[in-house]
Amino acid sequence: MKRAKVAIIMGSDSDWPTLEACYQDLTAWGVCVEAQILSAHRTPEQLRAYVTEAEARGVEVFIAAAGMAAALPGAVAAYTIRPVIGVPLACGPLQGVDSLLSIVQMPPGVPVATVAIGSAGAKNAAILALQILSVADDGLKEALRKSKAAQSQTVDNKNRSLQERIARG
Ligand code: RP5
Repeated sequence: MKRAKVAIIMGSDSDWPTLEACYQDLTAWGVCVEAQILSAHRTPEQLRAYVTEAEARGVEVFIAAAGMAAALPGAVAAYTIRPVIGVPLACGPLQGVDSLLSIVQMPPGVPVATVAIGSAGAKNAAILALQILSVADDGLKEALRKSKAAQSQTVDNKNRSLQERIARG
């Protein structure tokens, strides 16, 4: 069996619809990824055991996603020296503003790389994890360069058709 390089941890099964794209993107890039439901508040012992064991097994990047009083990414960062990417999720009365502030406001010494709220953040978490892994992987570095160039090309094409439409009046 392939060794997982990225672990996605989410606070609840209600988070999976947002995180599934992150999981699929990493898989599509050929990265071995695993996903777990573990909660800082509801299953603190299981969370500690999993993060410690996953780091020992060779997981290189953790993606932690939670909504509301989102302690999960910070708790993961407390248990590992690996980079932790925090994804604030939009749920509850404050729709992610609470989770954004919980995740981004880490005390000095325990960083969590916080991305945008919701599905944009989940997608960017996958790309950021790939960029971190690419530091030690030339093939991945090259693939990321190509992907960025393709993204620019798409915008150039859209701009060209806009200019043509404007010129036609
Ligand atoms: C957080 O509380 C979870 O990450 C989830 O986003 C939110 C609500 O959880 P459920 O009540 O849907 O299980 O801990």
